[in-house]
Amino acid sequence: MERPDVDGLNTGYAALLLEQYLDNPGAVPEEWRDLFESEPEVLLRRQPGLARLLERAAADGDGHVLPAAPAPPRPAEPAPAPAPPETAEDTELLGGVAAAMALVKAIRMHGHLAARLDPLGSEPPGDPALEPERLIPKLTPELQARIPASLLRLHVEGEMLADALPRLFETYTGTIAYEIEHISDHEERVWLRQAIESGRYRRTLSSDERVRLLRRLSQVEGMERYLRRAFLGQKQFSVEGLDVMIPMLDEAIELAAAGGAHEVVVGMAHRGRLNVLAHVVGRPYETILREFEGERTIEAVVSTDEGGSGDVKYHLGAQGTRSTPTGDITITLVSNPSHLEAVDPVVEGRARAEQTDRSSRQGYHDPAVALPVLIHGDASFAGQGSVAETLNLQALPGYSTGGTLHLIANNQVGFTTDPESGRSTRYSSDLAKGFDIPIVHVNADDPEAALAAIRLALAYRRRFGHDVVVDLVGYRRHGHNEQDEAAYTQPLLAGAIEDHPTAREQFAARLVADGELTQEQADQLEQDVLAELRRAHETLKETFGRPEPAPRDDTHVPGATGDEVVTAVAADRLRALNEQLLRIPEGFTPHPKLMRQLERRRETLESGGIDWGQAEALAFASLLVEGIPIRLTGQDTERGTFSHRHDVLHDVSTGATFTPLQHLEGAGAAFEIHNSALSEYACVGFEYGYAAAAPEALVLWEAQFGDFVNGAQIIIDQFIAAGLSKWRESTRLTLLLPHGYEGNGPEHSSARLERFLQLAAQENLRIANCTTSGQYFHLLRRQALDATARPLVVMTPKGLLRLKQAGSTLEDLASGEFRPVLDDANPDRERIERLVLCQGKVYYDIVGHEERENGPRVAVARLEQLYPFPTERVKAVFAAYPNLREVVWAQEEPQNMGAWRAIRHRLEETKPEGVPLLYIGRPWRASPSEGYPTAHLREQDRIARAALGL
Ligand SMILES: Cc1ncc(C[n+]2csc(CCOP(=O)(O)OP(=O)(O)O)c2C)c(N)n1
Repeated sequence: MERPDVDGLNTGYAALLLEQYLDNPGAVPEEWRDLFESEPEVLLRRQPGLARLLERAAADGDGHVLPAAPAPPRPAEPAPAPAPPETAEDTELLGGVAAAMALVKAIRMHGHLAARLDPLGSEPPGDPALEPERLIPKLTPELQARIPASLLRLHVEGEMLADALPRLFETYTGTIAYEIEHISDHEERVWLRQAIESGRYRRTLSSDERVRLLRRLSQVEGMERYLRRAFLGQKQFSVEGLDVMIPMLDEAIELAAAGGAHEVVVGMAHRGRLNVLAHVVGRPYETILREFEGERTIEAVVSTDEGGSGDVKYHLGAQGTRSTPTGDITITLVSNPSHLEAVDPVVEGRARAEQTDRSSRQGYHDPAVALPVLIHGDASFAGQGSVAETLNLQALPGYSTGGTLHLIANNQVGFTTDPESGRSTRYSSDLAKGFDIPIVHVNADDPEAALAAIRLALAYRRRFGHDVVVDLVGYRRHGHNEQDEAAYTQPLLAGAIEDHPTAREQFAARLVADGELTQEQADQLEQDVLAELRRAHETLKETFGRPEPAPRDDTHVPGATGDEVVTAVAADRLRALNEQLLRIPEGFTPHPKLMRQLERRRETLESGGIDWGQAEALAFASLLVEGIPIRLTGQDTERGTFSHRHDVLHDVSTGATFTPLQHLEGAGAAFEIHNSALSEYACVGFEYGYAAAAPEALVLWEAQFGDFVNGAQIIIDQFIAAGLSKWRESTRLTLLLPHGYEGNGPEHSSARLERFLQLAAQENLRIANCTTSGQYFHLLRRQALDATARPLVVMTPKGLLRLKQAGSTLEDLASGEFRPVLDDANPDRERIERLVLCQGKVYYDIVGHEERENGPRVAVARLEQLYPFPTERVKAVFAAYPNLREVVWAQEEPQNMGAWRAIRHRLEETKPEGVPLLYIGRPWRASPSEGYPTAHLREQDRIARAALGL
């Protein structure tokens, strides 16, 4: 990069470039950008005429580069002109201004590197750009006294730079530090600078507030100490070292309530959770002590008839109500598994559901209604991918929660792993920078600064509706848990911590020194807490040995079969809905080819051939007019991966969209549909959380191909499948997973049915694979209307979406119900010696085989619901064939996959005695399918022939 020739430059041209630069730094050639940014004083000395413009840059307070836009072609070089005359004094002043600009910029950008963030006192790394001495030749004290602070748009107190500069330095390098200069939005940056430098969120606490804060810190510390002494060696994952986290949450709750929220949804891991349960959610000490005593609590999971396994005490969710000066507010601590950060998207989904009014056709989202708060570990924030996936949802229209407060409980160690081994970045929070999120670092030993950080964070959220991160830098007073010896692996740290006074002790000393209270009063606060805990413990002990309360009646929650649900919809109503779905507003022009396709739905309704897309739309429409809200998301879901849905239409000339399902006459429920981010983990987690908080809604997530759902395996295993048993939490979340062997290779064939069947027990799930669109229609309606909520996993088709034989008639939808088993339609049952039972698409491969008629003694039945296994119905099918000689399970999946291994014992139990059960399908395979279409066809043909006994 060549430096521009400053001396031989035309001032007019330079001014033009500078003007352009000020508007958009990316618009000027790189060498000029570099000159303006790195050494403006060189330019000024030679070109004093530019001084005014440069001052404007300073006045904008925006002396740093925005993300570079592609530079336009460089204008032709104008002829050089002589530089105008200059005085030595001007040059000196301008040099001073330029140096001050550089310093201000450095302080704002890099001040955090010199901040005192570590309570244990480690030296901050610093940065040469922050050393004023370096600039002193150009920015002498005399010059500092001559440059007005307003020229540089500083918001700290002080009229002249000489007064303002030290304050600016202290603001950015104290016990609280900021990373905001990476934010791409100019307005946000300017707002943040103003908020930070004006100190309006760092107000001094009143004497009462300070004493209240000390009392809170005493409760936090007292509880941890009491538990440790009373239950030696039991895991409590103490918060000590980050004690101020609890008052920070108090502050956040009060601010949320003041902003109109009726709920705060909190997600967190083990660290400090018991303290949050007691002091933030408001669980009585007694219930927590009961857990430690090994007793079951009333609030916690009780062993249910489904054999609820319960969960460890530091995973249990809880709900409480807090009163604040502006009214009561609900605090929901979301149940979570050990899997760190898995709860993040679940909290977001829950918050979104709370924020959404689903009683109108398009729904109404108000982010002020609920505040999501995520508390992260420093190791997990940097290491776990779900964090990034969740951050990426923050500004998407279908997912935004108006900003999440992220609190990193940064104890500077992850179990026994030091940060140097756990992340490649300086800060745990660095990932957030890529999402345009402001980051506030704060020293956990300065409680007043920590509260200020929360005030700033929530003011930002309220103003801009984006996520914000507070990195609370503390330490871990003990080992990872109470059974660990920290000194084995972090001996120096452990030693330093042992000598380090607690946050309460330090704050008490400060208040005593400031004359706010006496040492005795401070000690008394601590004693009060211990006395309260002792009292609670004694009261609890008195209940020991008393008979246990009878189990509650509602502990048995059977996974109802849904038989009593009416899923058929009157033909006339379906006709009317079908018409409405084809009604397009005047002046709106969808793609003509698409419209022709959709209009065919009029014919199919009357003459048969209702395909999947139509059956689904009719199921949705009928539910909406019955008042059931629907939320459907997934990758490319609006159109449908296989172009079969088209719930959202696009105007060919304007690009505007129209969603007929949002305009149904008389519908009193919202239809939400969104194409999702390219994520499975966070997106499925989000929908799980949404569905848990919106039990009245039908919430569906669709995989692009079912194969990709294993990206969300943690959500499936830990929440969807086990949530009922661990936390008594169930949802009607519905997973639509395209599944079927159609020659598209190992990653576009299998939704891993076997995994879901393996997870199915105690009626925790419903698993189905429909072979007709009518069955799908009834299944969806049943799922939405069944009084008992259970997650539903549907293996959905690809080729079958439009297969004629898989289509249904109006009569199919207007009568009947979802049938878990479909018997062969052949009435001549006497003749049948072999009954083939199968599920899904392979049915059509078998019955559609060119040599089907060569197997006249073979009947083919379909198992449409795989779990709960419809035992009685399958038995009835077997019983209908008096001359059976063999039962065959046929599947297209390999023997170690598909349904076989999970349902074999069911088939053994239900088949007639003495009749053998045979397996036909792909052999044991490490990869789900062949990679080559011809190999696939050969294998499908072999399976169909074998099933038919050919
Ligand atoms: C996904 C996942 N991987 C591994 C673990 C095991 N584990 C439990 S705590 C922990 C360290 C967490 O460190 P950090 O996030 O800094 O939180 P801290 O315990 O220090 O508060 C690990 C690795 C886990 N719980 N979840």
